[in-house]
Amino acid sequence: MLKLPQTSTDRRHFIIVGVLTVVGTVVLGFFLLAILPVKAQNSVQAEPIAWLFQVHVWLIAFLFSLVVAFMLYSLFVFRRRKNDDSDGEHFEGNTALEIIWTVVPLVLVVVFSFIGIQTLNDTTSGGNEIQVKATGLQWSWRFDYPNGVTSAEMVLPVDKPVLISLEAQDVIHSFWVAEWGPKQDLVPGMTTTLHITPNTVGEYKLRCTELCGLSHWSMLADVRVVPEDEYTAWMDQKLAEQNLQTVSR
Ligand SMILES: [Cu+2]
Repeated sequence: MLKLPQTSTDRRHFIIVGVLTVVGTVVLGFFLLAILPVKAQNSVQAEPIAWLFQVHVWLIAFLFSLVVAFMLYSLFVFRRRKNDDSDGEHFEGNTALEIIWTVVPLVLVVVFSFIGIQTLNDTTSGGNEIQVKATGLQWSWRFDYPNGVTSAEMVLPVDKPVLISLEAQDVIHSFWVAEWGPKQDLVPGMTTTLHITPNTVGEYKLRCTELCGLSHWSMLADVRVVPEDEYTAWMDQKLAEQNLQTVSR
């Protein structure tokens, strides 16, 4: 039976490894957050995703540090000394330790599944939304608005919830504006949806993120998030252009 720390030397080992684990967690956690794109970005939906990602990063940093600190410390402190040919102490298990490392991960997984459901719910629901239909085809995008306006670029007003219905004309594509966070597949024969509330004015790129053939790499579209008056003006201009085309035909 493995002894839990009893003597003061045993306790010292655990305290040192505990401190190393905490230091490792902090250093690795901040390092990963600095190099990974985990900040909330340019949509309301990006915020819960970024938060969940950051919680994961801290958990990953802790678990990595816990394992590595115990391993490296043991390798170094309990290494074989010169002329020591004796066998290591025999032990057959530790019930308390086994219960801990079964129950703690179980609780973590259950808690994370609830946070995951909540995040999925936050990022895939909405109401009172502007509707846009986005069609993906080899290898371009088309956007149709309910008033009949059709465009090769997607223009949206800032801070307004949008429901994008996605349809594929040929093969599977995937809709992703990296700065917004969520991504959704387009599947021929069905309509999928993406709820998004862009909250930062700017110019973005929509990319197809499902390998869909030879020119998949060039399947891009311009996306502009603009103040509401600019959106209305763009819409009016588009409508006027399209009506003119209809008249001249
Ligand atoms: Cu594609």
